[in-house]
Formats: sequence, C-alpha cells, structure tokens
Amino acid sequence: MRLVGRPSGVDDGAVTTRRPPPPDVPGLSVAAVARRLGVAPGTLRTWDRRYGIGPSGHAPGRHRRYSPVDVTRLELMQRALVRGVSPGEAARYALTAPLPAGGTVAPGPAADPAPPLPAGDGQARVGGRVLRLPGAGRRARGLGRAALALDGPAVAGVLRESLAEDGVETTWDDVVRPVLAAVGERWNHTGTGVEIEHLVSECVRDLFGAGSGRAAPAASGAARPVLLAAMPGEQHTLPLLALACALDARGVAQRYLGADLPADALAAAARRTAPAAVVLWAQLGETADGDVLRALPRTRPRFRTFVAGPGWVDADVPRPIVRLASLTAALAAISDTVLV
Ligand code: B12
Repeated sequence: MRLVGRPSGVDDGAVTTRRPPPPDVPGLSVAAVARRLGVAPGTLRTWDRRYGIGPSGHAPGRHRRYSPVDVTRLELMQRALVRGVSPGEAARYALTAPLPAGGTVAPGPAADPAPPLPAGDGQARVGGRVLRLPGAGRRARGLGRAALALDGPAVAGVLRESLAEDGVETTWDDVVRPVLAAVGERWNHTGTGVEIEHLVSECVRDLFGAGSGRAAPAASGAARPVLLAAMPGEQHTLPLLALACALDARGVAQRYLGADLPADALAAAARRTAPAAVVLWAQLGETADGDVLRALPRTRPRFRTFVAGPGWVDADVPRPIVRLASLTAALAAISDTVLV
C-alpha cells in the first residue's frame, strides 16, 4: 500500500502514524472523526492536505479511515490549537509527539502540549469559522478556538487555568472580555454563533459563579455586604459575576442577586441586608432605568449606590450615584467604600 501526503523524517519508531492500521481495525470515517473533534469534515481534509496530518493508511481511490493513533494525533493537534498554537505548528507537534504504548493520550492538562508559541495573527480560526481577536494574547486565542469548536471542556480548561494562574481581573479583562466582544461582533456581522455565545457564557458563569457564596469566612460574617444585581429586564450578568468573584478573592462580603431583579425585590434585599454598597448592572440602554435608582429605600446606616455597564452611558443617573467604568475601577471604588 502506498502512503500519500505524509511528510518524511519523523518516523522515529515512536511515531506510529506512518504505519497503516492493522487490517482488522476498520478505523473511523472522516464524518465520525469530525464529529468527535467538533470540526467540519472539510477541515480534516485541509489539515491532511496542508499539514500531512490525516489517515495514515490512506491509499489513493480508497475512503479515508482514521486509526485510533490517527485520531489521537488529531486530538493532540486540537489541544495545541486551543492553547493558541498556529495550525502548522500544532500539526508538527501532533505528528512528532511520542505516544505511549497503545497510541492514546489520557485527556487532561498534564497531557497538554507546550510547544514554542507563535505570536498569532489576531484571529482564532477553526475550519472556516473565524473570531477576530486583534491584540489578544495566547489564552484568549485558545479560548476563541475552543469556543468556535464548541469544545466545552477545553473552554472550561482554559478558563480554569487562567483563573488559577492569573486571577480574576486578568482572566476577565484579557481572556474572557476579548472573546465575548469578538463573539458579539461576529454575531453582528454574520447573524450566527449564538450557540458559541451561549457555550462561552455558561462556562464563564460556572467559573465565576462558584465565587458567589465562596467568600472567605472573615467576609461572610457580620460585615455589611455589597449587593450586586442586574437591572429589571437585564439578562447580561457576566461582568457582575466577575466582580462578585473578585470581591470574594479580596475577602469583601458580597451578595450576588443575578439577572433581571425586580425593583421591589431589590428594595427588599437592601432593607434586609443593610448593605455597604449596591451595584446595579445594565448592559442595555432600555434596562438602565433611573426610576429604579430613585425608588431605592433609605436605610440606616446608608449604603452607596453604583451603576455599571454600557447601558448607563446615556441614562439619567441621579447624583451622587457613581458609574463604574471597569472591573478594576469597580474594585477600587467598592474597596474604598467598605473599608471606610
Ligand atoms: C454574552 C451575551 C449575551 C448572553 C448573556 C449571558 C449572561 N449570563 O450574561 C445572552 C445570550 C443572555 C444575551 C442575550 C441578549 N443579548 Co447579548 N451579548 C452578550 C455578549 C456576547 C457579551 C456580554 C458581556 O458580558 N459583555 C461584557 C464586556 C465583554 O463588554 P462591555 O460590557 O461592552 O464592556 C464595557 C464596559 O461594560 C466595561 N466593563 C467591562 N467589564 C466590566 C466589568 C465591570 C465590573 C464593570 C463595572 C465594567 C466593565 O468595559 C467595557 C468598555 O466600556 C455581548 C457582546 C459584547 N460586546 O458585549 C452581547 C450584546 C450585549 N447582546 C446584545 C443583544 C442585542 C442581546 C439580546 C437583545 C439578543 C436577543 N435578541 O435576544 C438579548 C438581551 C437579553 C436581555 N434582555 O438582557 C447586544 C446589545 C446591543 C445593544 N447595545 O443594545 C450585544 C452588544 C451584541 C451585539 N453585538 O449586538 N447576550
């Protein structure tokens, strides 16, 4: 059998891709492998043609069948892509990585490749799909790729790794925000990708959501909390969750009350918890309702009110309520308030 489309010089004995699959292993079809990896079948053909990573025993005129080792190498390629490596380098890595006996690699971060990383071109690509991420770092590009491939575990993995290594602020500002903005932009231009938006949103919610209620013991006791709520009608909550998680990390007591909080529920929560501050998120102009602010109860001791989110930009915000412009600014203003 003649092997086609393979680069030479990597058959060092550990690289089993070069060998045809045993005759009794029929292998997986292009469609089955594409489904497994979450990419289009055309992407697999392109990877094979351009980078020589494909079915090792493919003979001209025969259907492509991927052996378990071929699939493992493609999974390695996919993991490298998710970590922000360019397709060419990811393929080189996947083709030359030594595989353990049996030819498969256990899933999980320990098995993740760490090849030298390229600068990138400001775009995350998977198959024909693209997310524009100008100036974004390696992790944001990796997150973008994982999101485009609808690879939930990889999305969650990049996010967890970033949070553990770089903390909430960097994860939000440098990794999550650029990808959310790119997903929104893509939707604006193509009307597609709502599934990507939902997948990323859910993973971000899981990541930061675990934060609400995870406050350090010192923060969860008698301290007056900071109430965080999205305005009535407002479903966008992720920036508020990032804030909740960052406050937890600083030991500042917070109560995250979630999306679309009715005005009377907000007033009830303010009376019952005697908060030090209230932060109200409006992503959309139509949910930035100044009347809700004016209807807030007067408690003793009094609390400070902050508004946050792009919805408030043109809204009528009564003084002395302050608009918070970023996560960092919010943390500074809230810390000043609760530490007074
Ligand atoms: C994720 C998402 C959703 C998710 C939200 C999930 C969740 N649990 O939060 C879901 C699917 C629910 C959703 C629904 C909708 N969405 Co939406 N969504 C988004 C998306 C992709 C990210 C939102 C986000 O978290 N942004 C946060 C950061 C990334 O962006 P930012 O807020 O602009 O950041 C600025 C400031 O807020 C500040 N900042 C950033 N982070 C932080 C943090 C803190 C603490 C502070 C204080 C400030 C701050 O800095 C930035 C510069 O000014 C945006 C796209 C985008 N560009 O934001 C669309 C977007 C906000 N959605 C949009 C729309 C239209 C909708 C829907 C109406 C769609 C529909 N037809 O149903 C509904 C509205 C539902 C509702 N009533 O609220 C539009 C809004 C357009 C507009 N301005 O009116 C956007 C901009 C998409 C677009 N390109 O058009 N959405």
